[in-house]
Amino acid sequence: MPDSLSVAAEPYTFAFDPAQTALLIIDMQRDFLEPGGFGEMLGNDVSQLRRTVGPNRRLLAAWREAGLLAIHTREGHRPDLADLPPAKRVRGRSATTIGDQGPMGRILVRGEPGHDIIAELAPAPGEPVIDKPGKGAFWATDLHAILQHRDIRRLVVTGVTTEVCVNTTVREANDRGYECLVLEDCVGSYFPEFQAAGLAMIKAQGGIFGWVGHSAALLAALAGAGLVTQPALQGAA
Ligand code: C5J
Repeated sequence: MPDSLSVAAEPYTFAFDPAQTALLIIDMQRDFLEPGGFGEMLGNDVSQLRRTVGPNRRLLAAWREAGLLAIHTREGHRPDLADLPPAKRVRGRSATTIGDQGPMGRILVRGEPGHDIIAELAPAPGEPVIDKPGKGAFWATDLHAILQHRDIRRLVVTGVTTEVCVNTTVREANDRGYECLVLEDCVGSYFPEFQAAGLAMIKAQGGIFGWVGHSAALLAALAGAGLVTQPALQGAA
């Protein structure tokens, strides 16, 4: 395994040791992404998120072939809602909120169908799944400990939504000393203007929170190093 790969990114090249880098896929859950889920029930255009599924599938397949660590997260709460801050429950002033019955079971409750990761990106055996009660993947979870135990220093971050859970997680990671590359084609927002702003804020001021790149560049770097085969890059679209 090469100890350094380079990926074209903004504000400048992202260099990483693959053995010390994890792919962190944020909240690719049915309730956020699937037609008929909670996100669509709220009036959101889920196609804005679904365009990330193909790029994430290709990347995850390549990452696995390269033998690198992939971690998945899910936003959700205990069935008794004991870990749900009352403020989070009522803030949207929506008639239907977290814990209520939604189109795919109780909304954002662990164990319910809508809380599951979409089938296309189902975690493989051995890939850690982080259940998080907040927007950030570090708060109230064991993610930092898992990364430390595996000597992970860098994160390739994908998932949804760009301006909420992806941005919050990248900021938390930055404060803990991790370097993050966010892949623009693999992250999504219901709102195009927030997608653009969410990415701009990460790479601003010389990369104040991290780097922004494209999965094609990362896949090319993995292929160039002989870590993945060309067929793997073309499959799983
Ligand atoms: C995530 C949200 N995953 N938008 N949650 O971004 O509430």
